[in-house]
Amino acid sequence: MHDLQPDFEQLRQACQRMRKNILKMTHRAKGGHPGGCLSAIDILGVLYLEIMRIKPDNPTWEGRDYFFLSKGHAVPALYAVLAECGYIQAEELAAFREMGSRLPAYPSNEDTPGVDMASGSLGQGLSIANGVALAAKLNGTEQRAYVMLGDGELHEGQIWEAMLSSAHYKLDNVCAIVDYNRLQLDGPLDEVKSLGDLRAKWEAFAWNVIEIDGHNLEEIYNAFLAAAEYKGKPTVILANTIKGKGVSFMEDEVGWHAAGPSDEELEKAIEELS
Ligand SMILES: Cc1ncc(C[n+]2csc(CCOP(=O)(O)OP(=O)(O)O)c2C)c(N)n1
Ligand SMILES: [Mg+2]
Repeated sequence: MHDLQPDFEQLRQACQRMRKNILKMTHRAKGGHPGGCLSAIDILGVLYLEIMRIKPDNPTWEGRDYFFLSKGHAVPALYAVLAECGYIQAEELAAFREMGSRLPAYPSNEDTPGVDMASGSLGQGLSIANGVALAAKLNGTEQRAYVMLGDGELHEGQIWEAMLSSAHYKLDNVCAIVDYNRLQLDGPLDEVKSLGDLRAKWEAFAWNVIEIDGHNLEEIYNAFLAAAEYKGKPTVILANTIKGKGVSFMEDEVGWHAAGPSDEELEKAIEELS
């Protein structure tokens, strides 16, 4: 964790830059999942640029904090933030989804520097976060494990099993973030399968719950600091977000779950973000 208060204007600019890169990647590849990338990117930006103890020039540094993108379809957001931090060069983003490139369609720890878990099949990230967090406790290190879950992803039963484990082992070095954009693959959560009172459910599973606006950089930053200070229970940040955030015609539109923008749509989106 960095000692100085962040420059939020600089962070905002970095997030806009990453939004543009997400759109360029999904445009060029004619596919990918821009909606869920744009809802997650402000959180990833704060986490990677201000919170996590990492060494981008030494991605497998043993003392690192861990991040797992359990909603692996949002991998362009992860590539954008890895480029922003310097794990990879920004020029390499053009290789997204190219055969044989280091930037495949879903996260791969074997291919991409800075990626610690293969994902894309939803539901697994919290289990892995628990594993590294428990190892850190046993080793007596201060390392933390962050995991981003989609709200639709919470339909996976494995997550609820893992929630029990995090609480049972008192893994206060686990911080889950729910990208609470209220949309699943093909419709609103409330139509596909309602999550009901989500805060009450996490609390009933003995988690510390923090609820924020997932696009307010200052709120995101303060939530991560509060999570790190909270002892005895794991913390979940319920981040209220907007799928497609930042691009008018993508916001809250389920059709942008999995679709690359056309030439004209890209141009309009980039203009809006400039
Ligand atoms: C095990 C599994 N089942 C189904 C899918 C197909 N799938 C991909 S994304 C998605 C919707 C996920 O919704 P959410 O977690 O809310 O994602 P976001 O809104 O953040 O994009 C589904 C069902 C999958 N990847 N893995
Ligand atoms: Mg969602």
